[in-house]
Amino acid sequence: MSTPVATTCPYCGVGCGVLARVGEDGAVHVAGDSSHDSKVGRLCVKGAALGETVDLQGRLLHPKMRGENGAFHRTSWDEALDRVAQGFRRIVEQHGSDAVALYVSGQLLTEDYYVANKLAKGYLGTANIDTNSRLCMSSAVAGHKRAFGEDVVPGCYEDLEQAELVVLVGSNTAWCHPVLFQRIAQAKEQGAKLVVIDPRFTATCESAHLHLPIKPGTDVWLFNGLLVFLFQHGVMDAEFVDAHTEDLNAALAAAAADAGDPAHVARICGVQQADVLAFYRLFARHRRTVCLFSQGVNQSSSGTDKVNSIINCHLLTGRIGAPGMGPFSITGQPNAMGGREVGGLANMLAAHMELHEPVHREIVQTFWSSPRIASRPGLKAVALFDAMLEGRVKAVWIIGTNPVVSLPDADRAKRALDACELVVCSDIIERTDTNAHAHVLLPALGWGEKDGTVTNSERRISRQRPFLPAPGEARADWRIICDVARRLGFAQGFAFDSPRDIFVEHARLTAFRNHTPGRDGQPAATRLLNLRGLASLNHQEYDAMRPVQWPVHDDGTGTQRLFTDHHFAHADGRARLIATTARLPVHGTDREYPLVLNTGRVRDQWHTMTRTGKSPRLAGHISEPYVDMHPHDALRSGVREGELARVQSSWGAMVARVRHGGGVLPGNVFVPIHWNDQFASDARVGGLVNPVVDPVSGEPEFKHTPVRVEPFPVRWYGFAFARRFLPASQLSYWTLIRGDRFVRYEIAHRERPKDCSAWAKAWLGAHAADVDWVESEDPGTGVYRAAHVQDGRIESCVLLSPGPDLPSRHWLASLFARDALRDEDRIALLAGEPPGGSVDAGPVVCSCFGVGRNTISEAIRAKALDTPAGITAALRAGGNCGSCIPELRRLIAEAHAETDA
Ligand SMILES: Nc1nc2c(c(=O)[nH]1)N[C@H]1C(S)=C(S)[C@@H](COP(=O)(O)OP(=O)(O)OC[C@H]3O[C@@H](n4cnc5c(=O)[nH]c(N)nc54)[C@H](O)[C@@H]3O)O[C@H]1N2
Ligand SMILES: Nc1nc2c(c(=O)[nH]1)N[C@H]1C(S)=C(S)[C@@H](COP(=O)(O)OP(=O)(O)OC[C@H]3O[C@@H](n4cnc5c(=O)[nH]c(N)nc54)[C@H](O)[C@@H]3O)O[C@H]1N2
Ligand code: SF4
Ligand SMILES: [Mo]
Repeated sequence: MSTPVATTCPYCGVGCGVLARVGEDGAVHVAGDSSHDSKVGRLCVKGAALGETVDLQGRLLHPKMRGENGAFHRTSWDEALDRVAQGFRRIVEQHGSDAVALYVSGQLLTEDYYVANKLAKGYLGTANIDTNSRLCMSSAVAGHKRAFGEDVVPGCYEDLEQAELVVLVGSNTAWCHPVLFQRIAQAKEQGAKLVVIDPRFTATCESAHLHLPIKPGTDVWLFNGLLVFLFQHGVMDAEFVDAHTEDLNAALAAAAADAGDPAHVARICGVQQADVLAFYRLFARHRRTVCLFSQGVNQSSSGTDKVNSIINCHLLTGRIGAPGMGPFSITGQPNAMGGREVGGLANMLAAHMELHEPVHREIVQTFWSSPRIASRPGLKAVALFDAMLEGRVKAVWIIGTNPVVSLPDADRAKRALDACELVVCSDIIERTDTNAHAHVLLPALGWGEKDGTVTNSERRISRQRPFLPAPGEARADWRIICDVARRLGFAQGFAFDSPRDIFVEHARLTAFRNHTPGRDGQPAATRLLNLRGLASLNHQEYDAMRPVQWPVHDDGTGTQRLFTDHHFAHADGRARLIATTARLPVHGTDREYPLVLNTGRVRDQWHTMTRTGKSPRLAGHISEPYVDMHPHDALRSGVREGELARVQSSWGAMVARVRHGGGVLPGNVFVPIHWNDQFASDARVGGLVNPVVDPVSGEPEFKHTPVRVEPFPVRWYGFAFARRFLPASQLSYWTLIRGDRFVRYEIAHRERPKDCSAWAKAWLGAHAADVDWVESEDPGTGVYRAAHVQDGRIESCVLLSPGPDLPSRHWLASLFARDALRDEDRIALLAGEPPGGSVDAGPVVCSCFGVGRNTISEAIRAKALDTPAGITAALRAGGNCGSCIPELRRLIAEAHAETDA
């Protein structure tokens, strides 16, 4: 086993420290790093499964170019880079620099991001560089800038432990930031109160004292109402407001106009007035309050106003800049924050300087000694893709993001790419929905191979360090960008030899002339983002760099909290309350589209699944795309749980399995964002999402699209397990997950095959006359089963049935772990039941220890367990990362409800 390398988890913005080691057999072992300052020293299940995602299967290992025949062929780096550089140069020469664009990602390292931004804004001379952070954090960025004068998250994780009240707004923290949620859960054990504001009853709500299932999009009413309530009840820090803020009256007037009466607020938000008041009183009573928010707030056509309506309440009460309090925008991606630092958004410059400020442009251009500097904001993500479709942007370089899945109106995004003269994609995976539209594919280094820094939600800069060799011809993203820049004639600005060189330049820029003289007699503005203490790191120091929170002082120490002196980043040092006028989402429901589509994440998958989709451990929790809806709406829509449904909006359609029990309100449906064309026949929910954006931030309204749900008629259902991928495109419906030594398919089709046996043999590739083929057909139920066995080992098996209620299949996975089937396994295969009457464990709840739902429910009943700790003691479930504890709570409640009934 190699010595452990301390690095950082590449998934969520919590930014947990990881110790990674490589075994003799090449297997990667990861563990939480308790010396890292994210404190807990644990990993959630996604982090813990990282070792299962770093293999080279499916990796893009060589540059590729699309040939005349439309297929990709391998090419040399020289040829690929020349093609990119020549394409960009020609289009800039013919159509101007705004005809080219970069579309990048909050999953890039800060060093990658810095050079991408420098290339676009300082050398190509266009601000047409935007990022998937536009889809993620841009409303928070805009809200911070309006309130504080700079994009700053003032607090730190410790505040969540020191708070008396934690309010989670539009955040499924238990699933999306699990390790931080553990810290909140511990604080709750110690007496903190927890309120969750979310239209869905999520896993996060299992632990809450109060859940407000507000109607989607109504947050501004709720927080405007809170502002008025606090003011009326004298819960105002008048001294703070007078000395350190502006515009209270305008904010109060706007709030009072439509949210002055709690009864009215309750009606609009669709919740009990008593609950609204309970929340307001909790807020009023607890000075140490943190409001943590994420996508239920940001991803809205009033996202920026939602953010400011929350911040307003903190400013009114002076609850900011001290332990245990503050508004807390939790970042999604591992380096969402770092991308903002280097100016990766189309309306920013670099180092928190603004494109529209001439003095900032002058500072940055002087520092870069660059030939030009973009002089006006570039196109934000959705508008950028519109410009491609309209032919205004003709070349795009996509780095580390999968927009054909993740943009709203994603089918339009496809067409936009197809309209471009040149689409370049840098990715680690060869086949993605976006790469399918590229002309050039550039292989990037992935986690474990790449080297640099990321910044987490609490402004903490951590190192990602390599512990694996570069595979194939893959290169670091920063190097690829510099290679292209040199070919464009910009060698002087891109003479970097290492990520350290780039990081130091970035740090120097944050400190460069960081005392801009104020205009019109205003005091000087100082940028809070300042890494001057890191601006002269040598290679060894950079390698050994400890996690540190910016601003970083000369002596290298960081800053836990900002605004402790109540001096804000606006030129006059005062924060702004913002007048926010509540408004409903742009597209409301109607007769044709009566339901609201809400989209979001599941616990064990990451975005478009290119990495987590590789892990068997992560496949067991939720293994199929689904549409979760209230039983009444299902009835009205003519669909049944377990059957397939078509979800349709004005923009597109998809097919998914109907589910209940995900806590959605009547009138709403929830669909996870993860599945795409690589994992299912027709499950890209982005195709349905309306492309409306917030007018200030440009962030899309991902949580609110009017849809209808209708039956997706099929004649038979089934599933299959195989040791290799099967051709599935001829089926009306398919979805796959990867298990340990097998791929599992759920399938359905419009026609039942005339001859199941012949069909199954053909599909599973068991043609040879001498194959060991085990099959049975039940004339009563019409269920057909078959298995293909080779040299005593199962190769594949399939089940076809006229109805959707298929027998449990989880036990079949265990057969693929055997080198030879036992007789009882064969009998079980034919009977369709686990051998020897053993109990089927059911879908995985605890992915760390692979404990299934049936096993847990059975133990709850048999041993009268009534706490998650009891379950952990009995079955280990929940004893590692704790991500499943909310679900354990739910299973306990369900078991007790059954007993009571
Ligand atoms: N497992 C997992 N974790 C992840 C990710 C992942 O892909 N998988 N991705 C990471 C990334 S990039 C991000 S941005 C974060 C996102 O983390 P979250 O924001 O926690 O995740 P989401 O599921 O997108 O949405 C949060 C909640 O907003 C609710 N919501 C919808 N509409 C409204 C509304 O109008 N008001 C309110 N108050 N709530 C509403 C939804 O019901 C949902 O439960 O997760 C990060 N962590
Ligand atoms: N409907 C709906 N859509 C959404 C959201 C939602 O809630 N609802 N949420 C939005 C949000 S918050 C986000 S953050 C986005 C995320 O959406 P995306 O960014 O599109 O999703 P990912 O799967 O993370 O895409 C990352 C891509 O980069 C590749 N990759 C991984 N590591 C590297 C690397 O080191 N270098 C390079 N060059 N490539 C790499 C991966 O293989 C993958 O193809 O989705 C947004 N879209
Ligand atoms: S909470 Fe999980 S996904 Fe997020 S950084 Fe920590 S281990 Fe990674
Ligand atoms: Mo995100």
